[in-house]
Amino acid sequence: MSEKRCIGCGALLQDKDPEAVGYAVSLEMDYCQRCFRMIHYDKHVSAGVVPLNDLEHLKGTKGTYVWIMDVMDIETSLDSAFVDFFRDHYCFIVVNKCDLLPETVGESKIRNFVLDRLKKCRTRVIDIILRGMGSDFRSEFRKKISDRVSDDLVMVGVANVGKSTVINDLLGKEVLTVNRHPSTTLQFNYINSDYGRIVDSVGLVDGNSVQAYLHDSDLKKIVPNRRIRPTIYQLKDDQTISIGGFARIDLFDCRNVTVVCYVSNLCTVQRNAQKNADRLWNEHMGRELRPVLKNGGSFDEFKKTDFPQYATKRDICIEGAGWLCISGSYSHLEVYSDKRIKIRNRKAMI
Ligand SMILES: Nc1nc2c(ncn2[C@@H]2O[C@H](COP(=O)(O)OP(=O)(O)OP(=O)(O)O)[C@@H](O)[C@H]2O)c(=O)[nH]1
Ligand SMILES: [Mg+2]
Repeated sequence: MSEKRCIGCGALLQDKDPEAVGYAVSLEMDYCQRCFRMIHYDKHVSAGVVPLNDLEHLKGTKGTYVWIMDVMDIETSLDSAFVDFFRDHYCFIVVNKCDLLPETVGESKIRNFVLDRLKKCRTRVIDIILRGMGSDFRSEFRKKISDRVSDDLVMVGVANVGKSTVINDLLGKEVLTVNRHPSTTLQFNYINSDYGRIVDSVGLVDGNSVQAYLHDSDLKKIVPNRRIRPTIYQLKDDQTISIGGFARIDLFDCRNVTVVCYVSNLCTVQRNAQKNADRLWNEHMGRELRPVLKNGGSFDEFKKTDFPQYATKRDICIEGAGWLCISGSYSHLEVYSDKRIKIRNRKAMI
């Protein structure tokens, strides 16, 4: 086998087996066929590799770590094996995809929220940079990170947070393969740059994200590629909010409740009176209520998660799909979703 690696995903190139990872028609190529198709035809091809779910591979990697998080899904990063890892290792943080947040959201709000959460996790964070908001990312990155290190910059994080995108941005050109499907990068990928050597890495997959269970066309509706316009509902009495055909939030005894939905605008969000919710869900699921999960069961098979009322504003986070910010007075709320999808509840971010 050659020692040459695909520039896009880091896989060792081979010209023997078209079905195996790293296949290229000729070893003269810089990209494997899978990357070529993703880059030029936006056609996702599963690599058929087992998703990475631990950090064994990082143990032998030396360098300065940059832990990249998706602002739309901070909770997944903060609930991952990286938290333990970064209790023992120093890191910089890049909070990515901030361009998706409404323009009215201030930089300091997001920064303080993430810093507060990281402090509670007792991780060793040197500094934090927001990407896609206000300040110029490249110059801030250079000022804060690259001038302070002399070794490799190792970019790590959960799958799909935008590690390869961030590196392309630093390089000023599209070198690495980027795709809305998780697990695009397959191996450590070493790139020489003005910042020194940058290492792209394989994303960690936890299997609890909506994104892992959608058809390709539906993934486009859930992974937002433009700024989110939050939808806002004022609720009275017993009400239901449906998120696509994969999650439903029932709120009881609402008095002046406001729900702000931070989910992709291509995903349907519907509000109904609670008494009609079951009937409407069954009638609308997969039609008005879209997208639905691949192999997703019926509503009766959904798992229920109960939350009590909180005195302060709370976010209900649906892994891989965003969150709903809830304020006002209600007696309790119930969230229904497929048992594979993780539902979390946190102090409001915005
Ligand atoms: N709006 C927005 N989308 C982004 C940003 N960064 C990445 N994306 C999108 O997020 C998806 C994943 O990006 P990648 O760069 O492939 O993510 P990754 O972390 O390298 O993913 P893996 O290699 O699968 O672990 C793609 O659809 C990107 O276009 C960003 O800053 N803003
Ligand atoms: Mg990648």
